[in-house]
Amino acid sequence: MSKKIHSTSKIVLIGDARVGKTSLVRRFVTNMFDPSYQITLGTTIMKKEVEYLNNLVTLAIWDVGGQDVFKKVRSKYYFGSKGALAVCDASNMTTYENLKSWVESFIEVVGVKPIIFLANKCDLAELQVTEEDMKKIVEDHTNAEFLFTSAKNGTNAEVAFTNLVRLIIQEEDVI
Ligand code: G3D
Ligand code: MG
Repeated sequence: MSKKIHSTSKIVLIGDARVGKTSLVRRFVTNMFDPSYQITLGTTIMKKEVEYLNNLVTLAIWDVGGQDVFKKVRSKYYFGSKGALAVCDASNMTTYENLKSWVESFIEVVGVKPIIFLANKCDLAELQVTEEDMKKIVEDHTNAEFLFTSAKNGTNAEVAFTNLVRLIIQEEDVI
């Protein structure tokens, strides 16, 4: 058995307020969904180890507040990120349309990095964001994938994070 390669990666969640960023982190880190969870006012950093092939990656997951008030200081939080989860609410088209500017501001600070686009709340009956929409946004980006997720019932919540780790490691292998 080869020795595990240990590393730490900072990742950030980006996207409008109330799309479910904090809920996804909680689902992934604690496997819980707490419908009364508070809006993130500042930044929460959660850590979790993820294994991929012979890599053991400690993810430092930065969950930045989505409120407009924080626009000015947000770029500080992006600094040093190896990748991002760009989250919209699949039942709200506006949050999908806003992903573009979220990703632009992320790339402005850290350059082109792996991004997983997430259409969250896929448990809801009335979805506005389609698979075609998600394909379209992924096509416009290098090293990006998409998933439909639900922090509520757990659909693809873990996969979102582990796929991002895979993209980050694959990118580092290429360099
Ligand atoms: P944010 O961190 O992006 O601001 P939150 O979003 O995680 O705080 O979630 C915002 C609201 O959406 C919360 O509702 C939360 O319970 C709900 N939510 C998050 N993920 C899902 C999901 O996958 N499905 C459904 N149906 N709801 C979700 P409340 O009303 O509790 O504040
Ligand atoms: Mg939040």
